Amino acid sequence: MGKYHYDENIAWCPGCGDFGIRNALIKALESLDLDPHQLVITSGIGQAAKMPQYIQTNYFNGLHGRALPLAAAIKSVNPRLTVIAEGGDGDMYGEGGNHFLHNIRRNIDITHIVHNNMVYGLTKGQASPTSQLGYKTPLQVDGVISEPFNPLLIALSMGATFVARCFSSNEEHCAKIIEQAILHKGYALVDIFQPCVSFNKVNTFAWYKENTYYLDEKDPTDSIEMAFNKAQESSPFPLGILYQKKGKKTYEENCAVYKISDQPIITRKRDLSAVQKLIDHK
Ligand SMILES: Cc1ncc(C[n+]2csc(CCOP(=O)(O)OP(=O)(O)O)c2C)c(N)n1
Ligand code: SF4
Repeated sequence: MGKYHYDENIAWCPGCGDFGIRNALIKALESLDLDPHQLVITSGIGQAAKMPQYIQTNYFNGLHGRALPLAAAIKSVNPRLTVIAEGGDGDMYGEGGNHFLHNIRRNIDITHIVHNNMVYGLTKGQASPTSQLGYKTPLQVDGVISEPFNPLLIALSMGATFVARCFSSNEEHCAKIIEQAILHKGYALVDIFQPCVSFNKVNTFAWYKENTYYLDEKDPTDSIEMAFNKAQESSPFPLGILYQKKGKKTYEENCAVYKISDQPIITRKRDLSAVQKLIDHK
């Protein structure tokens, strides 16, 4: 048993792809030898968003779609912490879609893990932003008529410097990618295909296996043109790091408060009389 294990009351269905992501995340954290006290996981609402409750560490479980602003706030007040935001495709790209855009733009130094099962699992199978065209649900009875959201392409076009995708069944590969995402300085997206065995009977383990392929690790990851091309591929979808570029300044590095000192603002002595002056100002 490692230091991150917490095996009680796991409410995921047997066989859910979320288990593979949890194993991979724990593997990555243990191989980085991170102290659980130095880690915070934030999440919103959904099956995927229950993840931090099943890991022995600090976490903040917030409102639907709000994992990213929580992560951004935590990282801003204490840049020494490792911060991971975790949730489903509905939570992160639907309800939290606006935050997705603005976190990338700000380049907050966090890892963003999205469990992409192309469905709303917790609310029993409605279409999510990544559901494929024509996919039928009890609500979308004639099939989905909207184009699927392409998170990788959007992340690249917003200037993200780490963009990757993996498949929950390959825990070793997921763990390696999560590890590199955590080590990356700046916003890092890891979109993980994760079959929902109860409500998505189309995009199953077999479907993901048949509709994905692994990128050649020798291919350059710093070519934005190649990354854009790869991000547009579907059936098969590429798995691996599509793009990584080092050296872009993070939000924290650009903040005036951290130009004076790298002391986390949460630990600084505050002069409350300055706040009182503002309150009293007419
Ligand atoms: C503002 C708001 N809208 C809708 C809901 C209902 N709701 C809860 S979870 C969920 C879908 C979760 O789907 P996803 O994020 O893809 O995660 P999964 O359960 O598939 O892991 C919805 C619509 C809510 N709790 N709050
Ligand atoms: S409903 Fe789907 S996503 Fe939720 S735990 Fe069950 S299999 Fe996993």
